[in-house]
Amino acid sequence: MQIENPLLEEALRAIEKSLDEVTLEALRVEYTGKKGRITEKLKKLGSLPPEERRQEGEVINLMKKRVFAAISARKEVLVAEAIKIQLDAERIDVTLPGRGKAQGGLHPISLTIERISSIFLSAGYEVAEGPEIEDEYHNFEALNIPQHHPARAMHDTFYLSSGEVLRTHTSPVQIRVMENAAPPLKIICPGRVYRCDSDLTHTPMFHQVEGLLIDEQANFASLKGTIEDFLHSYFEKELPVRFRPSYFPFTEPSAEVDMACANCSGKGCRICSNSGWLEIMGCGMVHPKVLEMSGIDTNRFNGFAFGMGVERLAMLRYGVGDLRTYFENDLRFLSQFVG
Ligand code: 2NM
Repeated sequence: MQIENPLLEEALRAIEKSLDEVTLEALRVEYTGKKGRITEKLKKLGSLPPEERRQEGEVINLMKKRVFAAISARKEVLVAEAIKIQLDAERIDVTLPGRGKAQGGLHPISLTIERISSIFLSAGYEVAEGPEIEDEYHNFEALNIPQHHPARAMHDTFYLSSGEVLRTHTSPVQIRVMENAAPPLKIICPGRVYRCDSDLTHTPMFHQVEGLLIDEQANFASLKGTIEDFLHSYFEKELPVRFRPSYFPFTEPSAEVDMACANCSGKGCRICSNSGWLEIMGCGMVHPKVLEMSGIDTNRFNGFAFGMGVERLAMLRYGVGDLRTYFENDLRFLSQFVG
């Protein structure tokens, strides 16, 4: 039935103009709710004569139906529009090329350990590893550092409540190899070591590579040759090397190894504090007491040993001056060592 009614026209126009479901619901209440403007008309029916009442009632019900139909039609349009907007926003261009994977790489400390190890591996050494939590016997006693020896204080040891320690060097690994394997031995021991010390040039954890050779011929000359060959390989330059007398409880004689500064070829610069020399490592002939405590027959065998700090060798090779950058895990620093 065709109805011409200003109230219905008004309702249909408002529904057509509405932009969201909240507005539509408000319009439903305004026109057809319990106190809605169309509903109110029903309440006035009682005052009309019977035949007009029936006709007017039909008109009002029809108006309500038209309003409901308009609301649900408008709702469908609004939902469809919302979905279209969302789909447009989420459209994926499947023809775009992929982003590619970032190239990972090894930490400069790992690269340095690998470089040092591969030089000694080609000279016939084997890599040995051991625990980072050690007993005092293997970390100190077996290395000729008894209970009240000043070298124990020097080592800034981290003590655990169990009475064990965080190893202060990788030498205890070499003690364990000597205890368990028969000479001749040629090993290097790379790994983490710990000292309770922290400032610009010290971190509480750092890395060492220590080497040990035990055979019937080992002597100071073969030790010197081994270290010179290693340094020339590592720095890819035949720079002068010098041995200065030094002291370690576990070696006798002992020496500190210096190499002419790679940066200034010995002329003196900031890197070598104008001395022309860089302190690179320590070394010596293994003390007979150390050999005997680990069951090596000192009538037949001699040993030499050496130790170096990996961070220092990495700094000299990569020209990175600040030790802390190695442990901050800043990808802008680390990604420079890829490839
Ligand atoms: C160094 C310097 C000199 C060393 C000694 C031993 C062992 F276990 F054979 F006794 N391992 N490493 C040693 C000797 C380490 O580091 C500066």
